[in-house]
Amino acid sequence: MRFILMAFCAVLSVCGNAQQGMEEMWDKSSAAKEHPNIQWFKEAKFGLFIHWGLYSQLAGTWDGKNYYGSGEWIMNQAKIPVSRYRKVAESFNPVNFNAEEWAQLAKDAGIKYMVITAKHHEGFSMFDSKVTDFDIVDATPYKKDPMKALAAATRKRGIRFGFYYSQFQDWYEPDGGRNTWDFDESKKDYQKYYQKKAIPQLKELLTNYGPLGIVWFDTPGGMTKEQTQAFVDELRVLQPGSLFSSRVGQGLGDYKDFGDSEVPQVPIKGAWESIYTHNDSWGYIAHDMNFKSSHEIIRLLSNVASKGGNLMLNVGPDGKGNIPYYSIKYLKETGAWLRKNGESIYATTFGQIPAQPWGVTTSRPGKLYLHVWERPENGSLLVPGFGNAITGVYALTDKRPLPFRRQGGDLIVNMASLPQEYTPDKVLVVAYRGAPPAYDAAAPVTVSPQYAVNNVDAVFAKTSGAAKTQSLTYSHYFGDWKHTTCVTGMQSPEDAASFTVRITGPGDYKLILEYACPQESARQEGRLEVEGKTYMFRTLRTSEFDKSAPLMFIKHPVTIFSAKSAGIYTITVRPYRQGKELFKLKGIIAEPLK
Ligand code: H79
Repeated sequence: MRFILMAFCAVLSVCGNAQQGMEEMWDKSSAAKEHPNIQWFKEAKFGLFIHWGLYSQLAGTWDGKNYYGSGEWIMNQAKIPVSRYRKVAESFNPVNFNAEEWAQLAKDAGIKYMVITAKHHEGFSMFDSKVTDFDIVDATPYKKDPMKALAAATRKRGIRFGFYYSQFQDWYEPDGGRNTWDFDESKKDYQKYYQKKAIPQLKELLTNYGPLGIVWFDTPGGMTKEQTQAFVDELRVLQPGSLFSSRVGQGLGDYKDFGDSEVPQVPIKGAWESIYTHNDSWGYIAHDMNFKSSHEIIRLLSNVASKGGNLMLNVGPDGKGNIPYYSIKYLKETGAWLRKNGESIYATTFGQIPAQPWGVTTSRPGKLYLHVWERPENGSLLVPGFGNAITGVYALTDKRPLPFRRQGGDLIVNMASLPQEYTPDKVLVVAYRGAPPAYDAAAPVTVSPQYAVNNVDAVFAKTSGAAKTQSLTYSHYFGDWKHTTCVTGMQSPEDAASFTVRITGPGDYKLILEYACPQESARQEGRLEVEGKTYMFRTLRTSEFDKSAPLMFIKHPVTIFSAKSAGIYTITVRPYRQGKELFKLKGIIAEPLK
């Protein structure tokens, strides 16, 4: 399989190393040949991830204390001994679990594949396993195997079914990874764990549940590349048709998974997936109500598709087998949008036009889909650098044709005739002849007076000296990862970040720097340069960079820039003197002043 970054090598190295080195770099050489079954995955675009285990029964609370963030980590967070954790199974009785309802929800949401936790790091098997008694059939009053019914109900609806399996971390087993509170790390024999539990259980999963779409591994450890290859080869025999996720480790796997809650900011070729959870936790937490609205899900989905990947969105059912109310509600609303707009998502590839202040693009042969998140104030939508012969432009939902004109290499669509309706993503279709245009990674960032806010993000910076573009990873609670690309390393005047912008109309623009700045970096002077003019500023303190705390960004207005005419401008940011890192620059915001 090919996995080619189209631009910005700096981003690849950072994305590939996301999450504290949990993920290895994607190894192109080992993935030269694509899996023959990869096509369905590339076209699927929308998957449902389900985290369900004993942690769902605990619901984020242990011994009267509430935990926040990744609820499936509660055994680890609270350092619950195996002797007590195993008793949770005695009260786990998901009588409300209904495979048909879960699968139908996925269908209604427009989901094309489902991956559910067969065994997470806690070590509990949510399927009937002969390898252990610590499984849902042997250890709980429920006594049934929910995975049998779910696999059947899902497949019946044309949705691919797959298992998540934690192949290294297993906090229940003396030889499993990462339980340091019950077991002595130095005495662990990981090979024994693989041979006695992980491989036999994976064989059960690959044998007893029909054809699987995906086996989703996570957090590899304890195996060399050769051992990982042997592990994959041994399992492949059972289901040559199933795809293995890249989190099997060592650069292997049939498609690439980015870090948890991470979307690349530029298009990526090849098969890949971004995973997000619906609230702040993967496993159910009763007190976590921070659900993404359908509006947020739809924009996330179109954004991931615009970069060429799939979104697998997670829900966490509770210990009784109920999917949270807001997950059902917002997934169904997402499905309603997809029923009308699915053509612009499913089986598309990344859009050839980079992100604009109005939104993003996706494409199919002969069609470019404009995902209009923000309408231009004057109704005139600029699609820069689109020179193909156009056969028509229309709104996707009602096929209403829209007037358009060419201006140099640009396409300008007049969407003023479209009614003002509430929608998170109004899709317009540009039908054209000829080969698709090439994605121009060096295209200037559009700044237009038609939008309240124009973001010029760090990913588009040209850096010099010691300045570099870097993806910073941090969590708010625990394991709820955030990723923000910043320009870092600016310590002296030679270390600059330059942005090429295309200002589409004359006028005054407020230029706002968005950055994070720890105490040691605060109160240093910097320069913002545009059109031969220099504007001075002094940095404001926000927060330290700590991977287990929010990274706080300030929007610091620095100057007003008066653009005499439309055109290409360069904005450069640099330290005034040698000193500490100036700040971590998230980007520049250009705000048109009316
Ligand atoms: O299943 C979900 C997570 O539980 C799982 N991946 C998604 C899909 C995952 N497992 N591990 N990680 C994600 C990385 C977590 C690392 C950390 Fe930590 C947990 C950082 C802080 C808490 C490791 C353990 C480092 C410190 C403690």
